[in-house]
Amino acid sequence: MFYSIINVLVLAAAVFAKTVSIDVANGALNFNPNTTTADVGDVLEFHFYSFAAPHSVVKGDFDSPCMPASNTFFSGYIDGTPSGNDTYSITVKSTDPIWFYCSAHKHCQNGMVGVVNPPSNMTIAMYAVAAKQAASNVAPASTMISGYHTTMPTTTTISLSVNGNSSSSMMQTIAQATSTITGKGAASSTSTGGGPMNTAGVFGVMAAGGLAALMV
Ligand SMILES: [Cu+2]
Repeated sequence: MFYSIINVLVLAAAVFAKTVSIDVANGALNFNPNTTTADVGDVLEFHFYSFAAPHSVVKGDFDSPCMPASNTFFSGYIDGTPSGNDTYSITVKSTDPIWFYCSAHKHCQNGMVGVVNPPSNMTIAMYAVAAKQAASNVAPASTMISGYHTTMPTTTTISLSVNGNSSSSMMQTIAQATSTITGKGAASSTSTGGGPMNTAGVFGVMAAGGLAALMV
């Protein structure tokens, strides 16, 4: 199969893309961090908290704070959760500065503003000062523009007793791997359904599974 240099570069960018997390109203009417940097291909992941909710993220211009930019993005109004797993994500398309604000009530005027990749001569403090003077706080007409809104699953902890000791995710991983191996026809069909299991048994079954795999 033929890959052009462009394809390779795109793949490389995908590999190195990172997620930049920004908290929205995590205990205060602000974005945290309110200044950060991101590379093209990175994902800005806004985590909405339920403090004084709902809130929004709107892309604005430095010169006209609290107003949508011509190439705006808009999360819509999001209620958030106590843990901030209610998220709005948008992919960074260029290294141009991204000034943004919350369009709820007078949150923009009250300092709920942020920036990604600010130029050296423009700061979030300057944007906040200008925002304070804005006559109105304007949201785009659409309910959502670009990006995607999702409620991320919360972490589920599954307890597994090993020799009567406390559970450990590593042992759970081993047990799952064992289950996979035994599923391929090893003599033992030990269930890993969450019940007590001793360590020697786990490795014994793994060894058996390994032998079975060699014999296939
Ligand atoms: Cu807000």
